[in-house]
Amino acid sequence: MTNNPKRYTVTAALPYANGPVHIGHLAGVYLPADIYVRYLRLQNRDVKFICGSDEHGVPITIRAKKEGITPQQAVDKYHELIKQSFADFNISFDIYDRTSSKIHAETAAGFFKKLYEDGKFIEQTTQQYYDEKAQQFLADRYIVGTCPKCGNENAYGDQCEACGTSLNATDLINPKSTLSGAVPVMRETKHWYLPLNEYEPWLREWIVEGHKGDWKPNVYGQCKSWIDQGLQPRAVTRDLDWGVPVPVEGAEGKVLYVWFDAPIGYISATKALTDDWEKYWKDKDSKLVHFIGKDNIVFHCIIFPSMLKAHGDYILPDNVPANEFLNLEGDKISTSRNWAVWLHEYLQDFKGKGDVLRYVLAANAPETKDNDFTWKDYQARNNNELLAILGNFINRAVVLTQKYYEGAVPSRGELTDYDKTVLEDLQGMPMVISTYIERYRFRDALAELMNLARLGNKYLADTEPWKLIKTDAERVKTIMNIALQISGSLAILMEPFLPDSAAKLRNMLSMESATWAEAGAADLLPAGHVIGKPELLFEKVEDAAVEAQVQKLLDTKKANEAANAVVEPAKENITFEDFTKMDIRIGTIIEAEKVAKTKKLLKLKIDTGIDQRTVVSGIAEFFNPEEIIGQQVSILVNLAPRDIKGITSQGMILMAENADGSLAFVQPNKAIKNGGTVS
Ligand code: B3M
Ligand code: ZN
Repeated sequence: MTNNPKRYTVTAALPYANGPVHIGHLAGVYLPADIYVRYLRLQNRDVKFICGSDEHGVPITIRAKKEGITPQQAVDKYHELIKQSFADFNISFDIYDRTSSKIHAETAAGFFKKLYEDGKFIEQTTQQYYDEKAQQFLADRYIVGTCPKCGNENAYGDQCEACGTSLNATDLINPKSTLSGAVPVMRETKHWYLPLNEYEPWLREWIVEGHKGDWKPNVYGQCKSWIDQGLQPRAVTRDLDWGVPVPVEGAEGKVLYVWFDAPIGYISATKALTDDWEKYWKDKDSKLVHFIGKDNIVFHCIIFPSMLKAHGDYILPDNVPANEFLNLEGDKISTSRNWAVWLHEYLQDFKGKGDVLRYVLAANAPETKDNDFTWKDYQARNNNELLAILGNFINRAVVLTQKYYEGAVPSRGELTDYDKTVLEDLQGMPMVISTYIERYRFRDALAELMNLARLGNKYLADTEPWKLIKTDAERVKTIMNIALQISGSLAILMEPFLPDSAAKLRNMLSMESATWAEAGAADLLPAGHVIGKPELLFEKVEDAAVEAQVQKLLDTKKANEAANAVVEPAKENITFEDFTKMDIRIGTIIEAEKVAKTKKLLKLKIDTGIDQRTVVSGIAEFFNPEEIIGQQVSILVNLAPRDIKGITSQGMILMAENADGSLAFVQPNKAIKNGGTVS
């Protein structure tokens, strides 16, 4: 593909509508795609940015079952939530559609029908895994087992997420139903297969020969290794009741495999967007780019292209810039363990700071290897980069212009060598940044953008206009003019990365929206142009804000540990006589205070009905002394007295311990007269 296609079709993987989206989604797929598209739009290129919810497949039905709702209710709920999160982070899709739409069902069914009629499928009746308990065939995530390639014990029936390999359920070692835990039996069923083996020579030529060097090494390497190992026919239908019905006779009760219909979702969403959709999918002067995560590579590079090739009318992806994964505080992001920063929650805690997260995730994007998100890094990047470099530079430029010239851009006088170098660097910057963006190297592009802000900052620090104003006011005009040209270019060049802040800055500089081609110009803001009032672009992120986030994660970790905690095995049997030796009574706490110089101990006075006695109890971490007075407890009254921190403790309060170590009283469920026995 030339570097000058007529138009761009940019897709971002359709997230399953089975849960909210988190920072891993944003960093891996949607943010890089959005940066790319915003950049193309600033170049006045013709681009359509396509996405939507993936609403079919086992991930949806599993979620619905877990929540006790129907699959339709589940996708309705999560589609809205996901769509809103993307909008809140300014992910600028031209359409965010959904695969449960009518247009999609028709498009996907039509696609299947064409391949069917053209004889592109193999129809095969084979033995497939069946769960007798659940009375269901076990496709995809309904079955797990050991991956024959890498040994991962939790590989799904269609893919191992650990090594990325696509699998058939019958490849799994020790398969197990995720519906009932049962070991499945074999049962006959008919399905349609796409014979990927027949596409192997073509895939080799197209990818292995054709995209060496221009596809990212992680993407290219995976594809090459699969092709080298040999491809197998792949079933594109399933025995399920949620999905697009297979549109041929004799296929009752069968639906399209979700990975057959979902990528067609890109096409149906484009159809829903514009009557001109065919240009974006069928004209070879259109450049198709799929942004995805690394677990989706096989589907976008091998299976979907083979489908498109089999169909015959469609263009193929020019590039598939898949990212690696983002971890969170050193641990794999996981929905089931709630180990994530959810986008909708982030915006509740950090109102108006969508750009900050965009910045941190782009600066630390997992482009070439898995990366780690930490709250410490978040804070440091905000405070030391956005605020101290970009924000500080802009603020100085705007404040000084207001102060010295009432906001009117001063004209430049004679230029020093330093001025000339700075203007040259400024002029070269748009090209440097766009070269990185066109190569899908968004981190490098962002680093260069920040270098431009650094250049501006350094220029002002070196020339010190705030001192010079007293001795050489003419020179200051030149300096401020140059600082303002840099500011104007920043407003354009930062838009793909930081759209909210860019809009704010344009507003501050009273700039009309400008194109990429105008950035870098020495007279972007002509002398005499009047700028607006200064506003702060970024705010400091305080320690308390990130500490609260870290605490939230620690709480999650604790809750997970508690949920997974193993219950202690039962002790050895005792006789009834052994038990009756213990004299347990109900008593009431009548006094409570902390034992001085200890963390855990409370000194309690208990009315046991027999007497009023002192008991020292290690419960101070869980109870406030004032709040427990008056509560009834169970107390072992015939335990031999013990000296604890110089206090004689007469007996022991019975406590129940939770998995996380927290304690609760063992209390009667209605009031009992003090001294009542427990047996
Ligand atoms: N829904 C997988 C995922 O969310 C899948 C992507 C479809 S893209 C056509 O990881
Ligand atoms: Zn594997």
